Amino acid sequence: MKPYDRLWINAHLATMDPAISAPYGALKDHALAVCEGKIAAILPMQALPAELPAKEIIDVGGRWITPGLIDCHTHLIFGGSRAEEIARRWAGASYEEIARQGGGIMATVRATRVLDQQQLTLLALPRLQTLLAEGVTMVEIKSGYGLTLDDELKLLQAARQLAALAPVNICTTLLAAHALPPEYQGRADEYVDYVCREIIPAVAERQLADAVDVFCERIAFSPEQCVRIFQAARKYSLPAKGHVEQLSNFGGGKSAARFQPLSLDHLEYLDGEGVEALARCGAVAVLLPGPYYFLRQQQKPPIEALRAANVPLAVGSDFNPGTCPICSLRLMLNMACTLFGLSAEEALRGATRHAAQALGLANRVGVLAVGRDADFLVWDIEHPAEIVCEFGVPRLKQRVFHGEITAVSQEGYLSPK
Ligand code: DI6
Ligand code: FE
Repeated sequence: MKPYDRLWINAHLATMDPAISAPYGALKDHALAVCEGKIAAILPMQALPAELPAKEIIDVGGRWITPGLIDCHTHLIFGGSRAEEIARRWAGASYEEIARQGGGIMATVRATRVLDQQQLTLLALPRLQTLLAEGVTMVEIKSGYGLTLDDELKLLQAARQLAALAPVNICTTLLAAHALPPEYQGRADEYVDYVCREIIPAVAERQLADAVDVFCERIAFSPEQCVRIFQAARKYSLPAKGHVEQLSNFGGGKSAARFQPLSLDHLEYLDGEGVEALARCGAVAVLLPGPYYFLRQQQKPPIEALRAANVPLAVGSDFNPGTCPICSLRLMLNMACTLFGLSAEEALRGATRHAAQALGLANRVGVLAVGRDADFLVWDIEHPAEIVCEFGVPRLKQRVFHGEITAVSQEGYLSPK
């Protein structure tokens, strides 16, 4: 038999695999083998032969291994800072007020349009590295701060370029329907035409996006306009995603559900009918506690109803310069528990298996199982809940991407426990 490339032994695996009934899909005292970047075997320690069939053996000494974390919703690429506007919000101005005065998303659009692709990539790289350092192995990145064909292409190309600079999978999402650019003031339908007739076809032709997203809100686009965007995306087989019911109950959830979206995101104001529509269409509900916290919102997403309807719950960071300038998925997992009432296991599932599903990649990543990408993390913890509970202390001992060890904690991996 061909030897494995690497074999991790004496591990507890939080597989997150629903086929394993224990909480976290846990398998205690197991070994995990990798071959050609894929998980090749998962075996109980007692079942290992005396002669270990691997080129390299890593004894993790009873530590935990989880799937790599997946951030399924970010706006990682942008220019400028909105700190001053945020300080005004803290002094009483509302997000919608500032948006109407040309601030908000438009302020970032101005600061992004003046930068070239290279500059945008270099600005985004430390943000990406911050996520990687806490255990993220897959990141979704949205455009949406360009709002012209060339500027949206530039953002998506910068996102693709990032994938070549760091050991991480990157999924890209076209969010040209993020805000109405000033050139189209009072002509929102014409802008939507432009997105449908020019931006979506050009992005599809260059294969620069894996999905198409919209911001369906009073300060952005109507449900009808979003439907037109999704229809155009469907012509190119680009799956739908949606920022819906974040700031008001606006009907975006129900409209988007007609397009078999991969995910519907935010959902604070989703009503009962919206929950039913979401459950029927099979989309993942992506919860974003970061902007909820940062905007000091009061209305929580209908978690109980979503659970009762068996809607898969994911958790994303929504990292962006206006409503969540906090570059930490792990803090968001903590907030999903403290603010939205998720269990620690639901939160971790929300950044692994369900996040993979929100990106249409559930058959490749998100659980530890034979045949999946060997993207996983070794943690110095007593229990997987610690990943969600404890914050700030570096418990991540090793980060593995496609079977290669890409980071080791500073004090050295495998110091005796
Ligand atoms: N909802 C959000 O929370 C972000 N985008 C969106 O559609 C906010 C983006 C920003 O304020 O720059
Ligand atoms: Fe967002």
